[in-house]
Amino acid sequence: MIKAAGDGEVIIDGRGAFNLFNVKAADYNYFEGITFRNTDIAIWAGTQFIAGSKGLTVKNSRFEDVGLAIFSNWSGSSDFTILDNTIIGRHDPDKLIGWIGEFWQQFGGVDGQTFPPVMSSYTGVRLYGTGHVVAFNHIQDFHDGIVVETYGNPDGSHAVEGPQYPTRDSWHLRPVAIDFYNNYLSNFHDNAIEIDGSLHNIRVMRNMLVNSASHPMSNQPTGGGPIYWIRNIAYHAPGGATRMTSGAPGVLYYNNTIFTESVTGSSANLHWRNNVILGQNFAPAIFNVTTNTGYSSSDYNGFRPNPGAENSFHWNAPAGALTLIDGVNEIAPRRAFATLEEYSAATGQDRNSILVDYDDFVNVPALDAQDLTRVQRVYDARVLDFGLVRGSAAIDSGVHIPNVTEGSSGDAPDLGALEYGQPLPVYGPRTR
Ligand SMILES: [Ca+2]
Ligand SMILES: [Ca+2]
Repeated sequence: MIKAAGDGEVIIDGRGAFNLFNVKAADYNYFEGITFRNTDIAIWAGTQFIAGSKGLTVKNSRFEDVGLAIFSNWSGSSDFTILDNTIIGRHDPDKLIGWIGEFWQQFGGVDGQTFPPVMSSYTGVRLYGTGHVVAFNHIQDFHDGIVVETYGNPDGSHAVEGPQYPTRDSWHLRPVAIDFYNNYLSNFHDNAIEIDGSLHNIRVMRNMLVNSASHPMSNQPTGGGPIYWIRNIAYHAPGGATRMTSGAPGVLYYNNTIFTESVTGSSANLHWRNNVILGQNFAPAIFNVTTNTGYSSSDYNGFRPNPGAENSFHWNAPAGALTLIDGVNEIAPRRAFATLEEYSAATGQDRNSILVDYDDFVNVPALDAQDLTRVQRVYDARVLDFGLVRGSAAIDSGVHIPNVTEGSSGDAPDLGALEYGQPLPVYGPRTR
């Protein structure tokens, strides 16, 4: 255990050293109240296929000027507890920029910026394995915020040669039962949260996801699910809300409040309920779903179609219970609709969904991803108010979801992350 005594700040300064603490092959280490700074990897807790750590705890600490704060890509890692930390990367805190693509390329040379931007801080918390909790942290100015390592198929399986699912002797190495909740995540070249490569019971709940140049919610891809995205708020994501690739199966979006377009590239067994989705003019359509399973579903959501969009809803899915497999069958038939009514009548999806607008929220300015003079701004979510206004159509328009909407007030659950009249969640470190 390394714990501050409480009689002053404890600073461990790496003076540019590559790594401060190496806890690989050392279990149940505990850090509390420490400031770590000026190093590439502050706490190194695992290396792929070689060695790693179990039961690592890091609480109430501060990381600054680091490339990676807490890092393991060893599948045998388990039971990390990462709570109430402030983790600050090296990237420009005042300018959002993406790391790839023509859109962000045009900012190269503007105000002294380079493109692609230098990746001097990779990830705040990056881990692999089983049973981790990462909660109440404030993380900003990295390439990605909180990430489940993805280096290919889970150990014990192989995509081509098989077995397609890890054999039982590898079950303890599976990326399962991982919780990311109540974190405040801001200013990323890529993703706020990336669960890519995860298998089962990944719960991403009540996070504030603000200023992600690419997608704040990445599933690239999932390995079966369920992956739960519940009551997260996403604001200023000019590359869109969520990444779904390679047929990402088993992803559930419940009660999220999302202020950018949702486009799912390739998914399966995908279900949306009680979300509000308003656009940032990243793409014309507000809701564009491509899914390989006829039983993917969406209902009881609130949408704000972008003004002037020719088609605001796309639902590309096989008929009935049919399942397509990427690269094997033909892709799902393409269907696009101008209005919520036409979309729900034709597909049977979102029959109980409604239209909402920015004035349904207490204080949320609409952003424009095409406005090059403002798209690089970094917003402070703490001066905004994502709550619903009195009388909003989103109040009581949701459906009860067991273990998600208990305790909602009024006649029914509200749409979005914040039930009207109820206390705000804490995002980031709890005050002591
Ligand atoms: Ca990423
Ligand atoms: Ca309600």
